[in-house]
Amino acid sequence: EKRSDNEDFVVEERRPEVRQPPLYKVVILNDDYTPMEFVVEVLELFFRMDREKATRIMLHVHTRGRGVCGVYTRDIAETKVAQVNDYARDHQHPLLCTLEET
Ligand code: TYC
Repeated sequence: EKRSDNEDFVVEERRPEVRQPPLYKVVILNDDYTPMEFVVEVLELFFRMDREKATRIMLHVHTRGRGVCGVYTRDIAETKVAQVNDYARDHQHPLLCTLEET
């Protein structure tokens, strides 16, 4: 089958398909022993918060039990969780962080 010209064909452009990757919340949990200052330091170090925001989030977690540190793709969220939990353990604090689907 030979096409001599294009007149019988309509070229349809596909709408660009934008597939969003699933996102995950990194959630930090309250406990009775981790010093407030250490939590603030963790939020500054691993979530790039300034001292004001880090303090606000820490106090929220302290009073409400948990709080969202950030929302990331799966790999980044898993890395953040591991970094925080390793760092806390290295400093002998029970602070825990976990990952949650949005
Ligand atoms: N509750 C802790 C205290 O009274 C402070 C704290 C805040 C611990 C937030 C963990 O994710 C946390 N020292």
